[in-house]
Amino acid sequence: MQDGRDVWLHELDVSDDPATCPCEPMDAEDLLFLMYTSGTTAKPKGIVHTTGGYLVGAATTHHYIFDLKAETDVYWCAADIGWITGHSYIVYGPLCNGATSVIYEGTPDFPDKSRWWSLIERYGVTILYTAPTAIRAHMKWGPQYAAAHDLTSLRLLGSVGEPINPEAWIWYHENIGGERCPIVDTWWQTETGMVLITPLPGVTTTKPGSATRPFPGVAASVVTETGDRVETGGGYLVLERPWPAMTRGIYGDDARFRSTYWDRFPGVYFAGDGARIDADGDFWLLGRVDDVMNVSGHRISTIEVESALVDHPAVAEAAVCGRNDALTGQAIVAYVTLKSGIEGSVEMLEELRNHVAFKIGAIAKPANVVFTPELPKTRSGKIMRRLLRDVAENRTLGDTTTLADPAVVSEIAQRAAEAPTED
Ligand code: 7RM
Repeated sequence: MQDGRDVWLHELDVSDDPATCPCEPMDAEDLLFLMYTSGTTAKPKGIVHTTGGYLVGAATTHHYIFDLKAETDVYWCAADIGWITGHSYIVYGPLCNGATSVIYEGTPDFPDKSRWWSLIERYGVTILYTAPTAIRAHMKWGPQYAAAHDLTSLRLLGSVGEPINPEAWIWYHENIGGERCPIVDTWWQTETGMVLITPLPGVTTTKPGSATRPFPGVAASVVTETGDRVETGGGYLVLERPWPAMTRGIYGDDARFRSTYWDRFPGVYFAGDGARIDADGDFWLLGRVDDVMNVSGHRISTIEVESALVDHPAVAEAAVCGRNDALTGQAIVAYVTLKSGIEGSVEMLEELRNHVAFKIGAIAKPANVVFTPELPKTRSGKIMRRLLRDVAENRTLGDTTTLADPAVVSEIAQRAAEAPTED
């Protein structure tokens, strides 16, 4: 307590202050906030969101996608509040909709690994929204923590931030949702402000790993290299019409805004993600297009190989990147975290390479497998592949300031240096 600066609240006379705080009218296009993107590229972009459209987008999607019944639901979005997911779906959407929310600050394993499940039991949480990376952490620890709690209040589950691999989807569905809760796999970005591709509970038939359909009114398409629309098959994800919560630009850098999102395909917004539309018209997100590897002329997405690795019963998490290779153009390097109690070995390495070959094809076999206790991730759980590429190519490491735990990278570099190389 410092004299002249600090005061005790109970000593402060606030009896004359009004008990209400009137709303401040704003213009629809007044700046609401700037969100600096997670920094998987070198220089962060200040993504601009304004007031009217953003709130319409956040509130509407929160209402329909989570089928919110404000009078009875207890809603919990377990994201970091500093991430766009925290802004749209912890703060603005739920507040606009008068939701009863759980807001939690802390790690899922303190004081023990039951933390989330005891909170759900205690508050009767009905809707849980989280990220695949968190689900895989719980998978790694094992289902016994969730099993020891009454989770029957849950009626709807959500996923966000990266493609949810079918293995994690099924684990979430069975062990958390008791096989009775629909899962909404929601695709969107900092720039979009609101969810754009998602199932609607009770309306859409879900498939493990697919974000299914554009939200009503959203004109999402997949196009070829030359911008032609793909009806069924893979390509680049674009948005052909505006939507309420779309970013109004990059703060102070209009040229970069235009070149990043609008120049690649004239007249449409380019999201930077690859996607595939299946025979039913459902969308499958394939990750950032910069993360596509090229092995002997075959285009392989990092997500595909990661999903094949995580499909192996011993694997908790995997991150994959390409490194330069004189023979094949690029070679695949896999960083693998094994489930609690399982040790990496040369036999395991061979088994994993063969598993990928079995699931995808021999061309996708990782040339190197590095066993590591953790993967380098941002606070929102996104793997920083740029750093993994640096490690794989023995370059000086790039900026690590947005990493949740910077020590992880040097540990991985150490292990990568010791790992045997195949082929
Ligand atoms: C909400 C958020 C955006 C990037 C985006 C995608 C990836 C997000 C999903 C997904 C597949 C999903 N904002 N992404 N959600 N990929 N399925 N359901 O994550 O700005 O931090 O990241 O995240 O690559 O472009 S973000």
